Amino acid sequence: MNKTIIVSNRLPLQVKLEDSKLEIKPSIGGLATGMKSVHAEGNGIWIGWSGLTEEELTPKLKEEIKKEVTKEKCVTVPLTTEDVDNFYLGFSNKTLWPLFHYFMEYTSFEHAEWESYKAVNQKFADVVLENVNDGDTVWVHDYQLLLLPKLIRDKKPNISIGFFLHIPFPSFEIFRTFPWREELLEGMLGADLLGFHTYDYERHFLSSIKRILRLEVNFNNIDYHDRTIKVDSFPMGIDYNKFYNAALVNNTQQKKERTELQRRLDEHIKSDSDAKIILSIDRLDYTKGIPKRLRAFEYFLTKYPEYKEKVRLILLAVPSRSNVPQYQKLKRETDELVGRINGKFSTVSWTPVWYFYRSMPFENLIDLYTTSDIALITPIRDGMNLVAKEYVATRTNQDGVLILSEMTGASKEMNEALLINPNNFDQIADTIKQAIEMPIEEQQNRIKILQNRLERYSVEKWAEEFLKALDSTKDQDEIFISK
Ligand code: GDG
Repeated sequence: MNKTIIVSNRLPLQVKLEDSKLEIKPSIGGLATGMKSVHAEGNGIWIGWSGLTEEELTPKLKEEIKKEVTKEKCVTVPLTTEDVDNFYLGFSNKTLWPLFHYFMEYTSFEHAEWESYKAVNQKFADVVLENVNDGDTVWVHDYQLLLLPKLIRDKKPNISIGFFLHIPFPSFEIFRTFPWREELLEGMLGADLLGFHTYDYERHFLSSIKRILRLEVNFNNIDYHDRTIKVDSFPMGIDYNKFYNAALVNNTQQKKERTELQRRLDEHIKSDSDAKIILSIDRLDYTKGIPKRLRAFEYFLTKYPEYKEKVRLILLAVPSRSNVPQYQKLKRETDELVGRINGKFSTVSWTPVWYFYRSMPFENLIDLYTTSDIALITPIRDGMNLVAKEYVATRTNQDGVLILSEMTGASKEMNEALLINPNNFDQIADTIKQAIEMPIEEQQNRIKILQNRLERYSVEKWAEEFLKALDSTKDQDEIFISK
């Protein structure tokens, strides 16, 4: 029986070592949810790194992990501490991540890290090759594994391979600065189908293919050796029903069953029912524009002082890649800005910014989404941004306003949000005011349209459409061969 193999840097499991004891839990991310049905089907497997390095594991622990992850139909790729330093924290997060998000000044090009990136992609390929059979489908995910499609294709030319990039593909002018640009593109071209969140990323990719590899591109097909490679956009959705239903439960929950956070939020609402809550949630990443968002909020309070004590910004920043220096700098900058704003504007009864630097359990995330009047999501660059979609999905009364950066992939399909340029503080301040004053009917009209779209194009649908398109490339190849 043919199977689908999903490959991503991390498995959809959280594997932790607590006092030399293993703790394995399913992860709750969007990708894991979206792939759940694909992964559950037949004898499909998921290949990725467990999150623990070889040095952290004894032979006994390795055996135990293997046994546990096999139950979840997962297979691990062994990575050493050096791999994690050079391939993951190094090349993936100090080269590809900033470059693809247009942060040239943060991008380093280290030859040793490139070598490690190649070697680790080969380690992933080895595990895939041990598990793949003719007739199987392999779906590779994201920027850590750009070379993998070719490494698999070279050894198994008849396998159907799909690749999806979760971050932006930058314009040719940015991508051309990358020292190993030909090799990276050739790596990606091992796939039969290459998927991006938006048409713009697809267009940028095709432009690099034409100008760097000098290949013929017909509409969105690339003729390459004896194959036709298809390139298309598949905007990733969310598990709409999960968020909508969780919000419904939250809204009807008895007071005593409420979470501690929800009780605090209730108290806030009771203390001043006019005061609006503005919500901001992201991983603490420089692409998300957190310092600019804080400065824009500070500017809003200065430009429209009548809103002092009438708004509160809840800032949830989830710790991320904290061993990379730029992320440590960002943490300091965020702490200082929150301190400055609160120091400058607070009164005895009001603190303008509630700041959480941690990850929250799902039910608290729902508390925040359902209680907030406005979501302020202002990344400088973001492949898609699922938080924007999740906020909309939880608005079961269709009230609420989404302010969204036009630099996110999500903005391309969320025109009914209030779209802003994250660098334009005047526009952001005016838009916050517009959101606070927006009549309920207008809020509902906008949210309703957004919800309908999100419900139709859920994450399951996204996975289904991608795999259907990948499957149809097989027919194309058959026609090509029979010609
Ligand atoms: C990359 C791309 C693209 C956040 N805080 C908590 C928490 N979350 C969950 C959210 C959401 C997810 O994390 C974040 O997804 P995003 O899409 O916003 O951002 P990235 O992590 O940067 O993801 C991005 C995505 O891949 C998918 O292709 O959209 O552009 O950068 O689902 O709900 N979940 C819990 N507690 C938290 O504190 N439980």
